[in-house]
Amino acid sequence: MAFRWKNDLTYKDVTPEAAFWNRRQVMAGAGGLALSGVAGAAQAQDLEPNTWEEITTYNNFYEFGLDKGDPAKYAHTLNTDDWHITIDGLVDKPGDYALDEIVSQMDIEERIYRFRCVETWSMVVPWNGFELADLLNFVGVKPEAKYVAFETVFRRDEMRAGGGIDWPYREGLRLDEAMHPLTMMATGLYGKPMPKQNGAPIRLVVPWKYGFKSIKSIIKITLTDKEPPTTWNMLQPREYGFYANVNPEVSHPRWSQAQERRIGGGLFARRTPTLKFNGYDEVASLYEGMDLAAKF
Ligand SMILES: Nc1nc2c(c(=O)[nH]1)N[C@H]1C(S)=C(S)[C@@H](COP(=O)(O)O)O[C@H]1N2
Ligand SMILES: [Mo]
Repeated sequence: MAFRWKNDLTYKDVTPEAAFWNRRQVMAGAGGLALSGVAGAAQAQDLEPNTWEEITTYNNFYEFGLDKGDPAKYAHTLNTDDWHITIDGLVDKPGDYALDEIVSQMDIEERIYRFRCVETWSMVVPWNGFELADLLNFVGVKPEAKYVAFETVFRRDEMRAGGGIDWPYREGLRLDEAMHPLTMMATGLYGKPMPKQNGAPIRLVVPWKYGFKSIKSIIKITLTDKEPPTTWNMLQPREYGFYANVNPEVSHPRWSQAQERRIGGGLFARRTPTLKFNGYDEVASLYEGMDLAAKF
């Protein structure tokens, strides 16, 4: 199935109410028929966004605590005024760019993406932002560049970041992944500025990878010719790989990735099969000939 990534459907077209009744009809119509038909219909409904409340109160942002509710409680202490991003390494125009200046050069659009955490929960989020490729083209990528490294701001006086993690939070992508049109820099959600708990004022969103790749509150982007160190991989290399592509066939050492649990959903606790590349089949060609179990 083709999951849309361009903005021909907005969250206003897929209200929870409409989706609820459609789902009821599908289930009634399918009767006791093939499960795959129902599963397929359920997947088609999966672009019904989670609510603002769900997206902004159930978070992972370890700089502000380990519980899912901590970022909503504590991230307000992060000062996001006058935000700059340093872009350096193998680029034609390195520099310290004001976020306002970057944003004024970019087309901001809405993208409704499925979002799958490695812990097996998932959401659907209506992001606002621009393609990372547009930013990389704006600064000019040198031909020797092969990877993009990202860093989150780290300010101990504004964060309650605990021990155990070698701050700042770091992530990275291969250059072709970074340049893929699905990869976005998000500056908002539901048409509003990005809430601090979700990674204000700007964060990465890579919808076919586990959520930990989607690094928040970015202050530095470096183009390199070597695979950069990444936070979760440094912590637990056997559990969290550099690639972290969503894949139901490759288990986490401590749990299966075959199914996922959609946050919210009211009456229906929805468990659905996990889709390879989180359903974004258009990225499969990036990994042709690669052993996805070895390069997990
Ligand atoms: N800087 C930073 N970025 C981060 C994290 C974090 O702890 N710190 N957590 C990651 C994980 S594990 C997930 S699942 C997503 C959660 O994004 P959300 O809270 O907007 O759903 O952010 C990712 N980006
Ligand atoms: Mo995650």
